[in-house]
Amino acid sequence: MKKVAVIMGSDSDLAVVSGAIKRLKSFEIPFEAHVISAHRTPEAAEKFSKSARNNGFGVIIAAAGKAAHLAGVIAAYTTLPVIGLPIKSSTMDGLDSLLSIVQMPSGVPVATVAIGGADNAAILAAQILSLSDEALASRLEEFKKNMASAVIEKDKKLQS
Ligand code: RP5
Repeated sequence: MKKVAVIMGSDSDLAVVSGAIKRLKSFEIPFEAHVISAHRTPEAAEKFSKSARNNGFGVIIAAAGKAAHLAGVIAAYTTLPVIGLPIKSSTMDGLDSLLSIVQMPSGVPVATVAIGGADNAAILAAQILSLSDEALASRLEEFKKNMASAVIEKDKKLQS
């Protein structure tokens, strides 16, 4: 199976990003996590992105806060799907990050999840990889069934 790259702009993003890592582990998806900054280590961002496909990655999750250019910069250097994860790390409640990530120019898409949406970033990455992995597709089916059962259970409790 291809690996997922989980890139964060700062180690201060890890508390949120760990939610994505946890979910990837639950789906048994191989991953690598790195701190790479679009602003503080731009050369590392370029090097990582340019070599990501040849290094066995299938999807890149890029998490950043404030003027969050990381996902866009990575997307500029690779044709792999990039999922942007906005982090709430400023006085603007993450809206600055969300807009920085989602508002990409035509030709360079970043699939953006909600502010702090680490879980969905990992699930979306899993869904992309499941296109070429039947076992992973089955685990996703199971995940959906369990989620539905949990909701039905909660509804039953409300009625009792
Ligand atoms: C962004 O700036 C990072 O992704 C982080 O969310 C934010 C603050 O970084 P630190 O100053 O905490 O390292 O680039």
